[in-house]
This record gives sequence, C-alpha cells and structure tokens, in this order.
Amino acid sequence: MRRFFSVKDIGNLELALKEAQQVKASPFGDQDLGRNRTAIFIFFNSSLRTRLSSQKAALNLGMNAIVLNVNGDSWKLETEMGVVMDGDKPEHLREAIPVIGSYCDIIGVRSFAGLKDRDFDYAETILEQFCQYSGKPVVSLESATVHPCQAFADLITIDEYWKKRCNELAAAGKTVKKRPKVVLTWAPHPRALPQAVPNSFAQWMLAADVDFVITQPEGYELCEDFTKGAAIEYDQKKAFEGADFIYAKNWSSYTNYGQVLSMDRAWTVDEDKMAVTDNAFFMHCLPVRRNMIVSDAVIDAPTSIVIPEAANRVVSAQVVLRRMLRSLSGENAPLYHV
Ligand code: SN0
Repeated sequence: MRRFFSVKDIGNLELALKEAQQVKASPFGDQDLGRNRTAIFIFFNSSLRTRLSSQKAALNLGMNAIVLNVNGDSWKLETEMGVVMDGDKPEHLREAIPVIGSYCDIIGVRSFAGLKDRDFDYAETILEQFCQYSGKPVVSLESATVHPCQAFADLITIDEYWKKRCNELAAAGKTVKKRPKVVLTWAPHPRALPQAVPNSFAQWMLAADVDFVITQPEGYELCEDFTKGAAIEYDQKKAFEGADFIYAKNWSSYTNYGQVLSMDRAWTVDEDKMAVTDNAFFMHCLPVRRNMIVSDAVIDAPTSIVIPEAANRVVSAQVVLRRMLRSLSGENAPLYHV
C-alpha cells in the first residue's frame, strides 16, 4: 500500500476487519516487521489522538517514530507554488518534503482544510505534493478532505459493538436485525470545522454492511463524491428512529464553502432524541464540545462508546502501517491468519 486516503486504499473491508481483530489480539506480533524502519508524522495542526495513536501503532510494530510539529518546532513551511517568499515562511514544501522523505520509510501528514479555497482543499493539494515529492508511502492523518484512520477506527468500533449487541439479543431470544442502522448527524459548534471527518465516515459507511442515513440542516449537504447513495433526512428526530449507532459531528458548509450557517442547539444530541433510537450507541471522533454537540447525559451514559472508539485509533493505524511495511518488504503473504 503506497497511500492511505480513501476506503478504496484498504480493499476488502471484511479482510481489513479480520486483520484489525488480529492486530488487537496480538499487538506486538509483528515487532520484526518494523525493525530499523522509521515513520515521520508531520503535524500542521493540533492533535491528541492521532499523534499518540500513530506513534503507539508504530512502536507496537517495532518501528522508530518521529513527530514534527510544523508550526511549533520547525521552519514555517510555504505550501503555495510560484509565490515570492518574502513573508514569514522561510522554507518551501518543495524542498522540505524530499528532505523528510530521505529520513524515513513512511510519512503521515496532518494538514487541515484551509476552508477558504474549495478547489485547493478538494484537490488535496498538500497531500498530493507529499506523494509526489517524498518517494515514500503517505498516510493522511486528517488532510483537507478525509480522515481515513478515524473512519477505519469507527468501522472497527461499529463492527465490535454490533456483534456484541447481536449476541446479547440472540441470547435473550430477541429478534436480531440483519444490518445496523447508522446515523451521521450534524451538530452545532462555535467554529468553522472541516468536512474531512464526515466525508470519510460517509465513504466508509457506504462501503460497509450497514444502513446509512445522514441528517443535517439545509445548506450542510456534503460533497456528493463522498455521500452518493446515502439516505438524507432533514428531520433529525425522524432520522434517529430505530438507529443503532448515532455518530455526531459538526462541519462547516460545503456549498457555501467554509461558512457557519447555523449554531442551532436544537440539533444538539440529547436524551430526548436518543429515546427514539433502538438503544443506540453514541459515537464522536473527539475532541467534543459538551452541551453543544452532545449533552452530558448522553456522552456519560453506558451507551456512549467514544473512549473505545478512540482506543481503536491505535488498531486502525497499526493495520495501515503494517500493510505499508509489508509492501516495503515485498511480502505478499495473506494479511491475516484465519
Ligand atoms: C477537527 C475537525 O476536523 O473537526 C479534528 C477532529 C478529529 N476538530 C477540531 O478542530 C475541533 C476544534 C474545536 O474548536 O472544537
């Protein structure tokens, strides 16, 4: 695997989920694979989970992991081509990327959408430059339009909790649905946030074995490249009916690019709305603004799975790094043991 941006990059999802289970059961089983291999994780923006889980995944695989905070520790990097560099950025990505590539085997990049120029963001201009000029496999650690490590961890979490729920229902002699109903709901937030998390979540859910619904206020429709085939329901409470998983997230407008059109707290996920679900699990990628996105009661309830969801970030990152390491070693053996 040379890049990890899209659900397509991971191939068959059932195999990927089996591999995730195996990595989870035996996190140190591949220590030899990463020996003398180095991952460099570059952060243009803040991070807690992504930074720590990527490093932990690399360490579990026996790799060396180096983290660089571009706006803190290094020279500020110019990202636009053809500019006169007479401002506050002493180094251009065009030199920085091949230099970074020469120090490592795998590169991870966090670079949020600027939310000003939609074409620049949606062309994944910065990530594409890393692919082109580093000569190394590149993982998106949330780039302008996608957050695939998060979406993969979300899928792993849904798979685990759905299986548990089905087993419990079957043991109690109750009917078990064939597929879970998963609802992505927009929720209010005081700042303009990227569409990367909901874009990837939609893309991965549409490829997975679930019934997928998106609920949002008018004007918050996401880019169709990611949502084509999803059911859209503008009435949030109606969307929640019979849901098994509620996935809350704020995003800024795609059509009115980068704008905050609403902060309506009628969209906050609360107990009243959760009551019409099928005892749904609550999910969020974190960081989450309590009592904006979700009420304290919902996020503190036993059905809130935000912490195991975050814990699975190590698992998703480890599967991705493992596949990249295997491609580097030219191994073609099955990716998981049956
Ligand atoms: C980021 C986002 O894409 O929405 C990262 C999520 C994994 N979230 C934020 O920037 C939240 C910042 C805030 O002010 O709450």
